[in-house]
Amino acid sequence: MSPSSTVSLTRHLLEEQRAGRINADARLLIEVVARACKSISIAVGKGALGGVLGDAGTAGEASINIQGEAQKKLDVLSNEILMEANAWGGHLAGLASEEMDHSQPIPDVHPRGNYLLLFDPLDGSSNIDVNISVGTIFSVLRCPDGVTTPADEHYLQPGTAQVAAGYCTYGPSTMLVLTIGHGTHAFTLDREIGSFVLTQRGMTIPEETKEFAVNMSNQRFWEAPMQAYVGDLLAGKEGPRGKDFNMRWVASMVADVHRILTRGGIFSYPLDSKCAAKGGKLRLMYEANPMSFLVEQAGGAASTGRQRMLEVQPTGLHQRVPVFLGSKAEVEAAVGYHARHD
Ligand code: AHM
Ligand code: MG
Repeated sequence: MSPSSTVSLTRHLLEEQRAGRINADARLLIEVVARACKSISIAVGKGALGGVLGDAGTAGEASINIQGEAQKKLDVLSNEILMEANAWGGHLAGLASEEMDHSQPIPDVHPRGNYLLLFDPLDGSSNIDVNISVGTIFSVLRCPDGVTTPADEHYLQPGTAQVAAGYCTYGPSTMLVLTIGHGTHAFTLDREIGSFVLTQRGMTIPEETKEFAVNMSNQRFWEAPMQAYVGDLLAGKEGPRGKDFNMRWVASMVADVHRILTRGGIFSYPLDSKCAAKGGKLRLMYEANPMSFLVEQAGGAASTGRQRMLEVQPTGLHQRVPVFLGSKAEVEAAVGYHARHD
């Protein structure tokens, strides 16, 4: 790519601001998040050499987060990087993380802005120690008018209220995929220069697909509509769907969604009897909503199986939901199985 044709994240966001699609505060907030992602990318890239692999905690005692999951050292480090980078920027009123029990207002010593930032600092934790892609997912909401010290309840806004959402994938290359509600765009980190460069403007998910992503080992725990849906996918050309489907599952949502944004497909983490009591496996505020915003902005669809994801009214910061997202016609097909069985 020649320098004249290069569009950095900074230039892209400035152009969006001049077009009236984003204000200066939201633009600068995204820049701070992107900068934090660069630091996380460096830590992830060092791997064993950085002493960052393995579980967090001391003297054989695992560190457990609010989700009841053992934290990895990189989960904790990534959370600290995002917290530290965003605390003093002046664009935020508060932050909430998948790794923290409660949201945190920006401390009084720093200027406060009008936005709320939610993030999953390092998604796909089970892949950290085996050198497979992991990522950061984030979502930006407005702080409700008149609220200066936001509490958890102020974050409980449906996905349609998101101002921006994105993820950064730490794979063979580091990529930031972003939406501010005007398309979904991908930026690749130029490691020598240290800046994100626009490499795909207006990502578009093909409407039809022949590829699905689900953890098949949970099949026996699924609900009847999911059993029927995947059963028909597996029946191939001879079955009611009339085509052979392929399957991929990285077990890092960021990597699986990135593949779908790039070449289509459907991703699902459905309800199963193991996670039914919690409402699902994936988190609405940190995973499902930002990914659904990105997918819809790329022409795809996202649903719980029974409702458009972005219209779910959150009831808790760490709420979990079933997830179906990706190619529009395929998500509609999966939703159809739920409608017929209910
Ligand atoms: P995490 O945020 O603790 O990493 O958990 C979320 C991850 C997703 O990235 C991924 O889609 C899913 O959990 C994988 O689940 P499984 O281990 O059942 O394959
Ligand atoms: Mg996650």
